[in-house]
Amino acid sequence: MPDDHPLTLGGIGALGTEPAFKAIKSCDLLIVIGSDFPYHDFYPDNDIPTIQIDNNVDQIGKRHIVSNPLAGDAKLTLTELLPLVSKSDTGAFLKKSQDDMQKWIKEQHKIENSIDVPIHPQTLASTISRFANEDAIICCDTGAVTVWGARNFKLKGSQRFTLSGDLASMGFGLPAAIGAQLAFPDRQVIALCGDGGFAMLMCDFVTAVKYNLPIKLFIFNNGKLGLIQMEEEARSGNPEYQTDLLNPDYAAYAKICGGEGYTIKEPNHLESVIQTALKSNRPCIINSFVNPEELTRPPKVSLSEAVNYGKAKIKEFLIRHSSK
Ligand SMILES: Cc1ncc(C[n+]2csc(CCOP(=O)(O)OP(=O)(O)O)c2C)c(N)n1
Ligand SMILES: [Mg+2]
Repeated sequence: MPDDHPLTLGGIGALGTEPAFKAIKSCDLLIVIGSDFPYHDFYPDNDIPTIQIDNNVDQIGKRHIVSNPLAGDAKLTLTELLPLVSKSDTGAFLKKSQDDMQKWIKEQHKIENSIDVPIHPQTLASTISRFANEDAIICCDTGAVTVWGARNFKLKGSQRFTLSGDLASMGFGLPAAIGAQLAFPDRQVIALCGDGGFAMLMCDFVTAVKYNLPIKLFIFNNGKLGLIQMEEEARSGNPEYQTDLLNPDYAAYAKICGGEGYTIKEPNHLESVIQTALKSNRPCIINSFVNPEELTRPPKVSLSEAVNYGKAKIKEFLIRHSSK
C-alpha cells in the first residue's frame, strides 16, 4: 500500500507505527484478511469482535480469538459480505487516526531530514526511497534495519517490498535481490542490508557480478548486530555482550569483485551518492555508516523494558570504568 495513501497508518507490530497501534487498540471491530500476523500484544482485547477471512482454515483463530470465522477466498467472501453491511458513521475514529498519523509523519520527517553525523538510519532509508523508481523492488534484511525499511522507506507507485517474513533470516537482502533481478530484469532492485546480515552471504555479490545483475545493496553499517544489542539490554537488563562487528571496507570489496563500491559517511553526500548508484547499470554496494546508538523504539514500550534498558546502560558504564 503506498505510504502516502490517506487511509494507511503504516505497519502494525514492533516494526510498525504508533497510530496503527492506537487504532487497533481502540477499534470496536477487527477484520483480519489473509493474514498470519503473530504478535499477540498488538491485537485488541479478546472481547472485541473479530472477523477473520482466510482460504486456509488452519489459519483462522491461530493467533487471536475470532468471533466470526469465515473460511474462503478473500475477494469472494468480501463481495458476499458487502451487501450485508450498512453504512455507519466512522468519521471520528478515522479523523483521530489520521491526525495521529500526521503527527507521526511530522516526527519522522524531523529525523529523516536531519543533518546529524553519524547519519540516522531513518535519513538513509527515506533518502533512498525518495530516489527509487516507482516500480522498484525492495528486499530488506532482518534486524534493526527492518524497522527503518518498514517505517522510513516510503513506498510509492507499484513498488514491492519483501522481507524474510516467516523465518526472519538475516542476510535475506542480497540473495532476494539476485532472485528479484533475475525474475524482473527491467525493474530496479534495491536491498536494504544490515552489516551483520550482509557479512553472512557477501560472497554472493560475485554471483551478481557474474550475471551482470545491477542490484543496489545499501549496507546500514552500524558496526554491530544492532537489534540483538537492544534485545539483550531491554529484555533482560544485561550489558551488551559481543554484538560488535569488525567490518571490512565493503566499497573496496565491491570493486575487487568487479562491481561498483561507494561509501557514505556524511549526510551531505547522501543524495549524490544514492542517485549515482541508482543510475548505474552495474551491481553496486553502498557502504553507509549510520548511527550505532539509534533506538528502534517499538510503538509500545513496557515499563520493564524501559527499566531493563536503564539497568543495562548503568552496567555498561560501570564495566567501561572498571576496565580503565
Ligand atoms: C540466520 C540468523 N541468525 C540469527 C538471527 C537473529 N538475529 C536477528 S537480527 C540479528 C542482528 C542483525 O544485525 P545486522 O544485520 O547488523 O542488522 P542491525 O540489527 O544492526 O540493523 C540477529 C543475530 C536471525 N534472525 N537469522
Ligand atoms: Mg548492524
